[in-house]
Amino acid sequence: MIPKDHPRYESLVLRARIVEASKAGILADSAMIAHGRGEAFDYLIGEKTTQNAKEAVKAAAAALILAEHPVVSVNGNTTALVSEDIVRLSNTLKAPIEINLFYRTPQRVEKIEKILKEKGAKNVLGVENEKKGLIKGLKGPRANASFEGVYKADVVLVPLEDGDRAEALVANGKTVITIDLNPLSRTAKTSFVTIVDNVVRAIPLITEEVKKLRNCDETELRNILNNFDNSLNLEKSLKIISKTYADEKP
Ligand code: PTJ
Repeated sequence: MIPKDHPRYESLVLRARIVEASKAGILADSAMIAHGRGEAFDYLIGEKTTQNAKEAVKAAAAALILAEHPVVSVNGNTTALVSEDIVRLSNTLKAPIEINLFYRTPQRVEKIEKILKEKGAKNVLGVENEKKGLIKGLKGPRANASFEGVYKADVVLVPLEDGDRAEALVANGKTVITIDLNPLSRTAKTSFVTIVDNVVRAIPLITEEVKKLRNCDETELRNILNNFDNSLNLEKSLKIISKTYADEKP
């Protein structure tokens, strides 16, 4: 039991979720390393949603509302940390969730599908024995995408995606939205919209923003997207990180 008054309570709660999910066989072997890297960047941005992340959330929501076939992709880490909020977002958008694992095993897919369905997911794709389409530019099982999901999608939300796949999705004509605490990652630089924030804070914010914006007219939504500059937004995150260093007292 983590005491609520512990100065690092939130961070410890997330660690506990990761440890539990690892024991349950949901995570990849290297998931804790990925989480640790995320933690380090989160520390540097101040463990809160920055103003520029809020701008990215708004652009992400606009793109998802404008999409004809939006898809929300999940992996082991996002399932462990924010499965309920992922399901809420998918239901709000009426968009399928696709299980998309870097280290794919049928056992992990089955466990993740079960969790998502228990949390109320209506349409879970990326499971075994399903019609798949090939994402050009990738080799092996990573090239497979659900025919009704990412393969057909125009806009894909892919939190914690790896650089090769993000690049391939963009090359295959998808509008890629990612959530990545590392503003220097290839995924962050390749995506159309990168939300530099923790998935646990970003996913509920996207849902809120979708609810706020969904009655806006198309021109307004397109203006939000046209006014968003991902490179500039990433630079703002880097500035926040260097300011955190500069302000630090020895
Ligand atoms: O479940 P699988 O098999 O698909 O595997 C998932 C992981 C995450 C293990 C796999 O995709 C991987 O190895 O990812 P990377 O290349 O380590 O990249 C993970 C990125 O996510 C890093 O840039 C981290 O900074 C970032 N990250 C980690 N935790 C969070 C995060 N970003 C947002 N929120 C987090 N909680």
